[in-house]
Amino acid sequence: MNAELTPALAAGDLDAFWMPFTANRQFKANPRLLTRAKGMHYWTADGREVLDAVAGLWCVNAGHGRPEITDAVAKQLGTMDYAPAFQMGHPSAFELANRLAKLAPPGLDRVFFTNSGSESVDTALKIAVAYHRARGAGQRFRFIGREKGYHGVGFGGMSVGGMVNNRKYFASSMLPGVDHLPHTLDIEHNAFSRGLPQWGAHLANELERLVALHDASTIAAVIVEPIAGSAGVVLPPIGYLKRLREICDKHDILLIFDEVITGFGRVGKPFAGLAFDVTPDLMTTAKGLTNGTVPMGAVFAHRKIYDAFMQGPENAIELFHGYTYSAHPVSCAAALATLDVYAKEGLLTRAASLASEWEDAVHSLRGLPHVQDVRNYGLIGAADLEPRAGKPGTRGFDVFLKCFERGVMVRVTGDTIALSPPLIVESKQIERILETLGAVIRETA
Ligand code: PXG
Repeated sequence: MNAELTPALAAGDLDAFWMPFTANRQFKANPRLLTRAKGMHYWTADGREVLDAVAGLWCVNAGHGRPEITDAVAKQLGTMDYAPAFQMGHPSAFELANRLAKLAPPGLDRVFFTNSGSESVDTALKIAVAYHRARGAGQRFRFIGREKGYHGVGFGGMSVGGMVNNRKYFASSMLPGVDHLPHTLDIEHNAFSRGLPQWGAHLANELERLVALHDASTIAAVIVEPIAGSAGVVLPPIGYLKRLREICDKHDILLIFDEVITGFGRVGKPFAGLAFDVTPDLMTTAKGLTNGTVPMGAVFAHRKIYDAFMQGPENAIELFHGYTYSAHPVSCAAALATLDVYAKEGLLTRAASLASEWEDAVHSLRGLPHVQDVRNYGLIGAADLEPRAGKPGTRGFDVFLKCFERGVMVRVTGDTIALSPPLIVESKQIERILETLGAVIRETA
């Protein structure tokens, strides 16, 4: 272990911070500390340059250290550090909501601000239930999530989520009445698909089965990620999301798209709902909203949902929900500046123009040892490695570590390597990412 990690930090100083979603003991025995970031790169505490192939954690879509955003944040802090969020307002919150509404899928022009993806999800679930109640259908309390889904770590989000480790430790504390659709990852039919898989639209019909089981009158909403990220990139088969939309419409069930990862340009359009031409009733976002600079999330609601709440006496609070930091002025300033950067550089559609180059690059991993599947869409890529017998996850983690040592940061979940570079990525950097990953996979037994 290094005697001294940074000028301010000795090795023993790592104990107090209980790190999230991290093997704390393993990390603290051999820490990976990042101290600086600019453009497509991080720098480690010992001065090594690392190419960022995951946009931080799927959030730094315009690349690191954008002066436009930094300046806007500094200026806002100097002008008004905080403003109360309840029964008071500040202009940039309204400006931001208006700007976001213009980018959103048709009709989703009402925006509720949160501070993270998890809060966005729990907010959307609460809005869904309260919406039905406002329309006299208070018995609609069930949510339908999906296996392999990730919707953050709140009690609502973990309940509708479908990743076993995020659920089993908390199994006693799940929301009641939640059921799950089957996931759509099928390597037997779809291995090495380029873009959306052909096979599997019929998996959406499982929703009809759940409706038949529970009765539509008890179901408030279906929540899915258009493309699942955390579980290792699970793509929707062609026609699948449209079918979900049709079944929801037929039964008056709300459809929630969790676009925390797919939002803000990752799939070549501002949102996946636009890319796939399927409009949800509610859409959850965070991450790319502020380019990862300061925490912020946003829930987009269809106007019909907002309008359903706008009844009763005018002095009545319509939705008993919100956060101290909803529409925080600093977050709003960061988000507005981020949207300017996205617009000026065409970043919300840049992934579409890079998609075929990216697809070819990612599929260069096909045929390498242990590679069982390769998937891609927009500027998202993933490769499944065959798990080592009796030691799942170790091969993936070794690949992640070796890539990091060679100056490329990828993301690992289990034995799946996920890629999602900042949307400013250049061809040379795409080559470098896949060359490094390919070489490491070749050398990893
Ligand atoms: N929904 C989705 C679809 C997400 O991907 C969240 C909600 C929760 O967001 P917050 O801001 O509360 O973390 C996420 C978060 C990974 C990875 O490795 C993905 C996320 C977070 C951390 C790691 O894939 N997504």
